[in-house]
Amino acid sequence: MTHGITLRSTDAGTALDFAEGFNVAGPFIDRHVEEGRGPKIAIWTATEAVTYRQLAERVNRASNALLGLGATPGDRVLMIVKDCPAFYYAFWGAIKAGIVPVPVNTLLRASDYAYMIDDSGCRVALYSPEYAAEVEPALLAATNKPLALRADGAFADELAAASDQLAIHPASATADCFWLYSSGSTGRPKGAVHGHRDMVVTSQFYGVETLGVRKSDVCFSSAKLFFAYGLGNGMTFPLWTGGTALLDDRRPTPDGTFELVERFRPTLYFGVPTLYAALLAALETRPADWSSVRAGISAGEALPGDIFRRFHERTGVSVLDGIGSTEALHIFLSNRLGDIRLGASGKPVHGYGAEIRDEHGKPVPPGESGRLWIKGDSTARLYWNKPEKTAETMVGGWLDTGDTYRQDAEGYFFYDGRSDDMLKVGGIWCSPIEIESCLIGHDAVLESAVVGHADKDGLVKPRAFVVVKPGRTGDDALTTELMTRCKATLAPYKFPRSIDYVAELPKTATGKIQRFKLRD
Ligand code: 3UK
Repeated sequence: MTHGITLRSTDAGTALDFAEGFNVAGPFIDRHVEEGRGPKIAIWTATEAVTYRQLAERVNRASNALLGLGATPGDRVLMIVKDCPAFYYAFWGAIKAGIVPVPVNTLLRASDYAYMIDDSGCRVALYSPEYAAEVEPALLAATNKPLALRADGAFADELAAASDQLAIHPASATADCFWLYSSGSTGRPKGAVHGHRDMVVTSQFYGVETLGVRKSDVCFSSAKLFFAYGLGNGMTFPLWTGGTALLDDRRPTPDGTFELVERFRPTLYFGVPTLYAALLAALETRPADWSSVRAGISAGEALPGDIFRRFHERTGVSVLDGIGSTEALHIFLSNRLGDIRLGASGKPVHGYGAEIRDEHGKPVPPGESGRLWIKGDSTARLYWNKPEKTAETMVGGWLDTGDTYRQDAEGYFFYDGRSDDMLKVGGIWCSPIEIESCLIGHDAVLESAVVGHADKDGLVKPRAFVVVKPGRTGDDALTTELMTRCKATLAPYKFPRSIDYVAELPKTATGKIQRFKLRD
């Protein structure tokens, strides 16, 4: 392979070697035209098709526009941009010029953006007009004053006026390339700083070698590009293999998803468990043709086995659960087609080490729960301006995931909740996820979240919050049924002592249930 990367076969699998001066825009953008894929469609949207040649030219225009606006290598460009071709132009235009793009969640509020404008010290802030009502007050409130541009206004004009020729900026495999903000359950978001090699590592080791992504694939991700998961699914995997991405700039809904799946016939579909649950609820009243999809992928939180079974029954699609993180960039433990263990996150992706440790940092014996640490060449170098958080989380080349895991005798990894979501019930670790999976298995239940609730003796017991499916009612009769179901299938101490019916569960913008908000 050219453009500064050599794939070398070793006894342990593929190894990646990076040349001096390596800039990741070479293999992901420039390579395709040189390899004859200029006329191939790189990006589909509902209204537009962008070829690899157009992509390469527009990336050069974006580099020249950013340089022309006074950005210099190393400067940050904050991107509050919806899933659309301009996201690609700005992201890769920055990288090709040695400028560091920082795509952020588009669902945040002005105070979050003001924090990120100051924390990143960005030179340019680029935003889709849809988000102006939150971004513009943030620009006024922030101390840092970046040059602010609307993505399909001033930025589009700059692109049209800029040259489509550009010499790539020499970087290196580990030089700062882009950042992604990672939000914890507490504290301000932390900017995880990723290097030039990181997207190559995830695309090759997870995309190609675990999932089998290839040139003929059309990748469709309901998880948006600003999320590390979506960035891989909807951009770097197709760009690495010369495939095609299908972008949707709308909020993901079952109807919108079915419409695009049937019209564009993607071969890989990427969602989160909540969305698979919503798709399933919609599939009860309407059919949808999923025959083009050779695999579904799920990440972000554990996929209940019951959702896998029902989705497979309805669509014929197997959904592969895998765990990734913003800090690791993408999935590092995964199920595979032909090797699926329901309720498990699977086994390590090639190139990653995984270790389950006790509270003293020692590996636990097989079968026991502990904290999952991982190691791999796609992990963030540090958190920007957060030396203490960096020192806690990134230790000796290992990354603390903050997740509780156990490994069975055959080597499969099972998620036992966030380290801080776990419950001790009667002195025994009890996973909220396990109780939730049992509740979701009942046909009246759409979603549920289980948290610890102190009883009259101050002892923690599981308490469930349940969202019922449309047309169903959460009443005493259902409560009795659900409790009986849990008692019948789970260890006795695990049944929820109370069930509250709610209209919705608190979630992060990326769809993860915020159990901490339900604790009292
Ligand atoms: C949890 C999971 C159980 C886990 C992500 C794929 O979710 C991603 O990144 P985030 O930084 O969150 C990371 C945390 O989310 N989690 C993610 N996937 C699973 N828990 N089973 C799963 N399959 O707590 C993890 O530490 O938002 C997912 C690819 C890239 C990503 N950034």
